[in-house]
Amino acid sequence: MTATVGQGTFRDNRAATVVADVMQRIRDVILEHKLTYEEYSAAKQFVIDLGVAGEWPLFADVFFEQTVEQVDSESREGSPGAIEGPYFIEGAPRLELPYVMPMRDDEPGDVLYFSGRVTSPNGEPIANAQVELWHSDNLGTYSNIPYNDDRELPPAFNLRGRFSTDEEGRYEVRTIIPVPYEIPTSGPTGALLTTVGWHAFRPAHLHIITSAPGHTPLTSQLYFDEDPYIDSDVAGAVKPGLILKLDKHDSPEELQSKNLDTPYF
Ligand code: MBD
Ligand code: FE
Repeated sequence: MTATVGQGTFRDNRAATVVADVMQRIRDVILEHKLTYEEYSAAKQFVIDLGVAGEWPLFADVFFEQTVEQVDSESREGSPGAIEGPYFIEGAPRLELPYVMPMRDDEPGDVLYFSGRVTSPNGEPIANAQVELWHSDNLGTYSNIPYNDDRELPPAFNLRGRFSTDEEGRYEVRTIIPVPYEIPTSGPTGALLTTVGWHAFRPAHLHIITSAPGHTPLTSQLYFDEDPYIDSDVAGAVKPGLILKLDKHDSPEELQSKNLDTPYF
């Protein structure tokens, strides 16, 4: 089979097929909506601005990664995955027991004890699996990420950490509960959302990657029920199996003593 694009016919390969299809679908949109020169120029300027602002990773992950993950998840077993997003950074600190995420002395936000268990798809616990966790702070800022506005950045690797599971595949870590995340409104991605009238929020989320030798790593996210954006994530990445129900307590002491009773913490 060959794919036909503008100037001619390309060799039969996957790239040619996909690229030809993308080009043709964009042409179809121009024809269907009878785009004007003015609109074409605005679109061209938009993609230029994306590059200048360094927002291509943000734009791509907000609008397209979920669909790639959906395809990828069709050939995977086990817990649901979710998009990695643009803000994962290699080299987060390895934590020592008891696990506490790197944070400032006065880190704002409610205390969260997050626990779980890493198993293989058939339910066997995986001891010594690696858990990589990262999330935004209470103002919706990720450490190590430059923003196009004048917000103050948290210290390097704030709220980013790596730790291991115990003999039963379990882990527990203390951190703070993130808040819904607003895509920076100061850049072109935010401007696009404003132009089309879509809100720029993702529900509050924890990013997680679990990995262990001999197993396919799992990249996922956890969300919280009662979140106002749980049904309208701008990145479309919420899945029912990833929504946590908080076990709420009034004081950290209460929370801590409850957890100290468990065999692990
Ligand atoms: C995020 O924090 C995120 O997880 C995604 C997918 C896109 C933008 C910001
Ligand atoms: Fe995120």
